[in-house]
Amino acid sequence: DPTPLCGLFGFGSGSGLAEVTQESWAKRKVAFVTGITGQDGSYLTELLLSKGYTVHGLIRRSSSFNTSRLQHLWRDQHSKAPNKLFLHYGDLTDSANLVSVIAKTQPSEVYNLAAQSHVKVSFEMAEYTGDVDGIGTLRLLEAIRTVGLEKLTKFYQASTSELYGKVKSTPQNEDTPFHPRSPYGVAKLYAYWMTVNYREAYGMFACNGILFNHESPRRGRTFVSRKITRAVAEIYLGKQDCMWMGNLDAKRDWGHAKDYVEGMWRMLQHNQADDFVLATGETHTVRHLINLAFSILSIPLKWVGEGIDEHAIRLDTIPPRVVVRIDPRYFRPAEVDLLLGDPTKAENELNWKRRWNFEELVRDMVESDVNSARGLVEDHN
Ligand code: NDP
Ligand code: GDR
Repeated sequence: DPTPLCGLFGFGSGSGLAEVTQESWAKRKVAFVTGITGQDGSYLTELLLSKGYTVHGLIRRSSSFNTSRLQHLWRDQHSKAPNKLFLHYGDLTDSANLVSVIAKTQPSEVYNLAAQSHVKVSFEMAEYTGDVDGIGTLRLLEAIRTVGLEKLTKFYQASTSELYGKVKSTPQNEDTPFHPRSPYGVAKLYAYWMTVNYREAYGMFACNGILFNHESPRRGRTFVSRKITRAVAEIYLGKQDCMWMGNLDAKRDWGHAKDYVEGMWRMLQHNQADDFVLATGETHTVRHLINLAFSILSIPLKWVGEGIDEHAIRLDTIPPRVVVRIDPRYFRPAEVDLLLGDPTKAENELNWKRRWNFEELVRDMVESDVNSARGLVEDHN
């Protein structure tokens, strides 16, 4: 059925736009990405530009430079060269701004990747995390509806394996019950259900991608994988002695961000809106990740001690040196002990297949961090 465009911005029937269908709207290939300056935002933007999309991104005003992950994609707006990437100031806490940017950009696809995404920080900034990650998602969904695009524009919500929290069964799939363990997880649970609710209440093409941990050389430096690979690179080059870590027993299902942004896009190209898990189907401890990162640089480790006295010693120096120690400051008030995802539904219905395995991921990150520690490449985050 033709879907009339109506709402605040005045595309009522008779405007000539009344015959627009979701199919013809999708052909415009205009994406709006919140969180575009983050790890996933930068890879997704690369993917969308390579597929011929025009990409509009939401960026926050900051006193420091926050677009370094996009630098290689950016063209000066005054240059004559064709430009398909546009950035708009805004924030998920500012409803009027979201309505105005959606009205101005008229996207065919919206990817909501913006979030206060650090689980440990969410315990210290619980209200703010709820406002951005939970209510912020509602504000964006409402902005799409206010502009009258809810039957045309497809919506992707960055949901997370943190929803499973205290896991009820393993491996986790789309039917596993949720039990979040942090203000971040609880805020994302609200956003998850809001996305489902807008699908059911307004017929919106709204999908949750329940993504397990995914990393890359562009991962923020305070997440465990990047903290480890940077520290290993610095220790290797003699620029740092030791890294201080939290819970080494936590198990995560770690994949490569490049594979996961492909899955996000596939969800919005599917013939119906649905929720999908993206994961590798493998789990590893933090300790294993540390061992692997050191072994890539041929540094043999020996673990000694227990609890907060546990530490790792590198054996290739005389005398052997302590390179990993425990600092309780990095423990969380409530921990997610084990995550292991089952991506069968995405593999079968979206034909999604990851290309990177765990060792290739860690190698990519270690090599990139060694190159940036040597000053051979710029570190973009
Ligand atoms: P990052 O932390 O790298 O990026 C977060 C992005 O959100 C940044 O662009 C940040 O802007 C922006 N942002 C933060 N607060 C606001 C706000 N109030 N208004 C507007 N923008 C804001 O996250 P990732 O790229 O790793 O993750 C992308 C999304 O996927 C997040 O929602 C995350 O919670 C979720 N997720 C991530 C997983 C992962 O393993 N990476 C797994 C599952 C879900 P700025 O650069 O200015 O700080
Ligand atoms: P996570 O990622 O909480 O799973 O959330 P993070 O890398 O922060 O932690 C993974 C596990 O490592 C343990 N850990 C440490 N973590 C950090 N950050 N620093 C340390 O020093 C450290 N030592 C041990 C943690 O306790 C935890 O168990 C990420 C984010 O990207 C979320 O936004 C996303 O939703 C989930 O992944 C899926």
